[in-house]
Amino acid sequence: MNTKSQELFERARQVIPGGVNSPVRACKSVGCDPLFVARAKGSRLWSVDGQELIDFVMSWGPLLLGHCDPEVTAAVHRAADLGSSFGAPCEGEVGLAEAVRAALPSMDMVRMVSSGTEATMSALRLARAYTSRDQMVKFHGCYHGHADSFLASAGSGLLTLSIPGTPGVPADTVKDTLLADYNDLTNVEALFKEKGQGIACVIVEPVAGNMGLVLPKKGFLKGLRDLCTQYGALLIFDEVITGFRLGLSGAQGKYGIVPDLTTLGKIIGGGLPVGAYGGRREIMQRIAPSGDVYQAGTLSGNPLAMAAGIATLSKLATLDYAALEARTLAFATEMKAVLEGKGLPVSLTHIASMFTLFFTETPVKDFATAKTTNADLYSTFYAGMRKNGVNLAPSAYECAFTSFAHSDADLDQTLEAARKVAF
Ligand code: KE4
Repeated sequence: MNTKSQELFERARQVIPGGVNSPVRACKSVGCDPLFVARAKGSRLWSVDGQELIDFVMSWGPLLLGHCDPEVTAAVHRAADLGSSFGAPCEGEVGLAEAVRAALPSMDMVRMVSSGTEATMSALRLARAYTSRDQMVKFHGCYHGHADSFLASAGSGLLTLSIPGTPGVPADTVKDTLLADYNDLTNVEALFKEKGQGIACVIVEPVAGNMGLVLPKKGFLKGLRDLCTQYGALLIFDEVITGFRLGLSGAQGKYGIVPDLTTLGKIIGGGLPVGAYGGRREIMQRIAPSGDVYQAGTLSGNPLAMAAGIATLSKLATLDYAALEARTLAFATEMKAVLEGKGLPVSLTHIASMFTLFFTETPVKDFATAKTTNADLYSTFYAGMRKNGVNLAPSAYECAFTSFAHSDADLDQTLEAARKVAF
């Protein structure tokens, strides 16, 4: 007898590519069919078949307050009663932009868009216009959304040559995308020595969350800052994950580095579609209509999304990030011990309220070492935990997220679920 989730997935696959609206949700890499979710509240979600699960995906990062936070939900309800979209400026856009700037002073001006992808593609266009240069440096294993220029993989021969990472991206589009290894400054120095006057920007996840969690080595971010300053390139911090996750001042506050541009998403929308990019006034003023660099969006600054974002950031400002960080570290450390107790190789990376358990003995410091994780073991872990009522990311190369809604009882129950997984 098929479950309702299976029936929905079968229907979905008839009308939606792969049955999902974003590939990772299909759970292909962990060999399962996706669970269709009926509702969620706090730290938990319920499948359409009524299975209750403690959630550590949390919509891939936005829900630092937990699902269906009362204040956020009430703010969205109030906004919905006033109109869903105006196609004209509204007060919420000003409020959220001011709240972002108050937390991230490097973002002296902010433009709202509707996704992280829009934020990074716009920031890249702006950096190219502002510097009158075309080349961009990005890092293996870092993900900045699905705009063509970012979908590059290592080309033949040199690590730095790019070829399209997917069909549909013309080779010409990624010829200006230069690739380097995360945490390897010598790579980047060599690129700047060779191509420095052609490089518009370096874009980096200051804490990488898309190859699993990888932390910046001491000096890496400062080195990028110094090289960009030396060669007149812009440093773009892609803080779509880390913004308001690592603390109110994100990775730039934690590491004390001032980027020229920052991209945001996820948490600033509180679960509704919001992205943003921003930086120094002299750079941002180049964006239309104040400047000549075009960027637009029908639903940019949507009033419901702005209301969710303002409510989220307002509430986060009252909460104890350090306490959540300590609880998350203790939990992830205990989870590592449970898995090691089963004779498994485990390497843990943790920061703030996010972590990744890699099934490898190798300390993970870049994409190459992240790929030493045993994906089969992860798939077994994922499936066992889901059966035991815990929702983990359906990929070995993502992060687990806790939230202010995860109770100690939730974390204890999750550890108990892990103890029961048979490998
Ligand atoms: P979106 O276009 O998905 O809102 O944001 C793209 C993006 C940009 N920058 C960083 C650092 C990101 O992590 C993302 C998106 N993150 C993935 C998960 N790690 C989204 C999940 C998905 O693609 O379904």
